[in-house]
Amino acid sequence: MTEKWWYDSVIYQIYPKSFNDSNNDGIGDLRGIIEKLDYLNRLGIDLIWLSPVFSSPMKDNGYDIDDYYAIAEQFGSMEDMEELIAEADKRGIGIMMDLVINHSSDQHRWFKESRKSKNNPKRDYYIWKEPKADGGPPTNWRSIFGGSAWTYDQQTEQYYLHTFAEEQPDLNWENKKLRQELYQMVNWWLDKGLAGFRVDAISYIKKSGFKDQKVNGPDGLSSIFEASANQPGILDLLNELKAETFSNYQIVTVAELYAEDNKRMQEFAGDDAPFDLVFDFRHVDLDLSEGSEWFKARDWDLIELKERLNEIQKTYADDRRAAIFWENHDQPRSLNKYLNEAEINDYSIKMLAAVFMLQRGIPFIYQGQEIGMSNVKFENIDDYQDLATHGLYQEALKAGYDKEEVMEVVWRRSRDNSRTPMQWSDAENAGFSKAEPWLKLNPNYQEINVEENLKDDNSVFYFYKELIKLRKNSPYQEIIVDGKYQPLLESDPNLIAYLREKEGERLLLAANFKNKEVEINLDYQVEEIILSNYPEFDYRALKAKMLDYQLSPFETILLKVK
Ligand code: TEU
Ligand code: CA
Repeated sequence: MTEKWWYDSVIYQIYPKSFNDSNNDGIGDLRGIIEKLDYLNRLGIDLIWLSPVFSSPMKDNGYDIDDYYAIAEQFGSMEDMEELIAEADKRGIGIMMDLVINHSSDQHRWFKESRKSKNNPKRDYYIWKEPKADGGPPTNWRSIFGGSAWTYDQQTEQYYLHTFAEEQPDLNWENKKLRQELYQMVNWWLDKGLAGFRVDAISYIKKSGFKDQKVNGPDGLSSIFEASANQPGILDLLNELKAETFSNYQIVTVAELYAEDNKRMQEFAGDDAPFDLVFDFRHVDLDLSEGSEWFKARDWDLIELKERLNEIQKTYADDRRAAIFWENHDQPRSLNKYLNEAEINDYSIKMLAAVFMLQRGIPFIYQGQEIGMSNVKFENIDDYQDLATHGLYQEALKAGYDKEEVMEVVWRRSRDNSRTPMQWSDAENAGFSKAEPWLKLNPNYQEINVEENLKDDNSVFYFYKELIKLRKNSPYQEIIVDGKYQPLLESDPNLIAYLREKEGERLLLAANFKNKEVEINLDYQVEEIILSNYPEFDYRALKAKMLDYQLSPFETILLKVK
């Protein structure tokens, strides 16, 4: 695989609405991001993945675009966007935008045209179908946000398809003219100097027919994935997208894909594949059940988590790279997913950071992860803003859960867990805004905030900074960025351990995933202790000895071994 400029990149995801509000309207914005570029530069990241800032009615906070050539007023102006690209570039930071082209907003002029009449020139830019004989939706597919994936349009007496919310009608990728309009838009943005794109929900652009699938829940609907995720023929469309756009620029692309088996995932990422990287969700959704009650808690253990992490590493080994992440704007906070709430502390947060950041692949740090932000717990469902959370709430009530049980589900899985305003300080509204934020804060901002982290040399922030430095500017950078990944102790219920190896040099990461002392015995001789989340410990006794050691609760060490 040819060397790529982004191989040693560390990428930071910003959810603009929640990052920093520069004009005190309670909503994060582009100028707010410009104000924080020096903070991000201090962390040491190379690229910013910006969740969508295009013009949008904001039903799904920007993942419903009504004008691909304009910036949402609440986020700022096109000049602000151009200034962000320029100011970031001055600091050696590239901007990746979020390309949402599986669907548009129902307020896009294309859709307004399309729904006017059956013979409108733009009709075929979307997916319209006749009702079934009984007048119902054309198929029994469930939208990812709950309920039918079809909405009836009185004016032309047909249904239109929406994989997500009804305000997000699916674009019809079978229509060549539509595709050409999308490619033209992508190139227009790339000519503004973007470093690349994260490509939203791209698994769903190819539908293989419109037939009912097997019902898999009490709502009598079926999962839309069976008929419209990674379907045969999708690669032709994605390779056309790449040929018409990405391949003509020195950029990096990462696709959000519905994860399947390794071979299928390899078809999407790599030199001769449509994308450079793919987000593979097999490790972040292990706490979800299947079917329409996907939100039901699913038990998992460390061995399963390691299996999934190792599957992902195996999939993208050698000539590809994994996009590695713990969190994003759709996921609850990783601290609450992988740790018991009572065990979230400095040691366990740093343990998760090291396990994540020292894998092979391109790390994506989600805003707030670098200071240990965690899930929120609003007592009232009306305090949640996310339309998927409200869809989930309705689904769970319909499935017979009572309100208390449903709130447990919301607290565990709502996407608003990762969308509470960024916690800059213990000042009013956590320094995010001088106005009432659009979404309530996590009350723990008094203790968990950037200012506190920057004051404490042993903070989570500086631990992430150290991990980034190891990848970017250390004697071990080559091994961490490019070295082979080899799991160890796969069947151990308490420990995560893996080797990183290149040209005979070996690093060993050993992490105690539990809040108790655990023995580690491995036939490697310790040469150097590179990093630990117990700065107070003296490791000299470990040097030149075989690794036979008792790890303290959540103790994590990175060693040079032979
Ligand atoms: O998410 C696509 C996707 O598959 C989501 O259904 C995700 O799995 C779900 O939100 C988890 O609860 C992308 C964006 O990341 C998401 O924010 C958007 O809502 C969605 O597409 C529609 O654009
Ligand atoms: Ca604002």
